[in-house]
Amino acid sequence: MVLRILHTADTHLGSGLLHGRINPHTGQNTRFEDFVSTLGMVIDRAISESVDLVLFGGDAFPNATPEPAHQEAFARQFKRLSEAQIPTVLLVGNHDLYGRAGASASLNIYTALGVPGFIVGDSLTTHRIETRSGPVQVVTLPWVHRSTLLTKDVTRGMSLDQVDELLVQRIETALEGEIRGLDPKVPALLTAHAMMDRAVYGAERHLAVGKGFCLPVSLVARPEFKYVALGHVHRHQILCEDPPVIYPGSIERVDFGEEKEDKGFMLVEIGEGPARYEFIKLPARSFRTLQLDLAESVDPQAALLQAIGSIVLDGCVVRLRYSLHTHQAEQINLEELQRALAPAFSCQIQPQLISKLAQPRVPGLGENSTLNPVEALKQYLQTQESSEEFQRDLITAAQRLLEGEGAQRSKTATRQSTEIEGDMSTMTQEKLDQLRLL
Ligand SMILES: [Mn+2]
Repeated sequence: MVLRILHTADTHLGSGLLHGRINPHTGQNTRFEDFVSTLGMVIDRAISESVDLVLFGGDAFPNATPEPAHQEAFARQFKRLSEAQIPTVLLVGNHDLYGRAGASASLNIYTALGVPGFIVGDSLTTHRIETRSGPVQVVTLPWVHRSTLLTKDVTRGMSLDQVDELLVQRIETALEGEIRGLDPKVPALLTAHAMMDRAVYGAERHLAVGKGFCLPVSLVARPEFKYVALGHVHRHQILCEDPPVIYPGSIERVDFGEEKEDKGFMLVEIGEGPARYEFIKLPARSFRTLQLDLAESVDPQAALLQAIGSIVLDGCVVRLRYSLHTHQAEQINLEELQRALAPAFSCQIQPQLISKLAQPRVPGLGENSTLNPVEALKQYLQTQESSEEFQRDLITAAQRLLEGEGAQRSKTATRQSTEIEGDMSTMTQEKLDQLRLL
């Protein structure tokens, strides 16, 4: 018997909208339409391949209260799996959780509606699923937040490190219980939404700071599982080959942090021997950054136009960044640049004045700044275009880092806060860019 599975994750419907515009024909954001169309291709493939099971590794939307249109688009696509009688496991990711421990998730609507063949993985448990090719056991491990333990007496007075350690132990014990309860005659899979300690990540690394903890790969790479289907990190990667422990990655690029990453999903075959798997690339929309240093340029406008002309822009999300001296600024004709960039799907023009680069980029953020790191971060964010919600999240995360999330200030928290102070005073262009990418 061979069991065929499609594994996808991190659909993030509703993310990255600032790179799109309203489509006058549909009233929807064009980037949202990209995400829906790419998700449609994933579902098409599941149906055309007639897979036995679909595993969705979590993070359906950017948050737990998605816009009705985003919720509807997700439902319309996944409903096709139910109609095709393909059992589907929807795992709950951090972005799907409303509030903290024990709260509901946007995906729970599917449990409430009793959609045939749909299982929502909102707790660590084992589901036995009957597929066309026979039975399979799927252990679901949704996103676990530290707060599940922080409210308990047992963590009173513990440092964040100790809480994390205890959380990993608890998960290990609970997972061990699930593993012992498995039927050895039926193939078993694990699907988990988590940051694994061997993952290489882009933008998520910063999101992770102060927001969660890592699980060791060894905890999930157990011989009892034929395949471990992960979600959370947007960059596709294989953390272990036997058994396969795999992040399929997001289906579309959420921001420029994912510019160089391939996007896709996994097709998996579970038979006698080791699982076979293949990464299927998706034609996700391309992101292109054009970066020019024009300080020495006699004709910066010509240099920019030449650079724009040298790459294929058609249909790409483009970012044009250039540095130049103040006196060169009047040589730049923005309208002409915009015309040259017109074939792009969308574009951002980001000039940087060199005379300013040498100085603190934000008033009061120099090396001798007396601001505390949170105030410094607030000042910095005021100069940014990121959403208020994101800014609030970032400030909360920073405060939690510095204050130690209700527990005593741990060694780690102190070390991290020192790093932040260091970062703030010697903030490089690269770091600023990373912050902007979040
Ligand atoms: Mn996630």
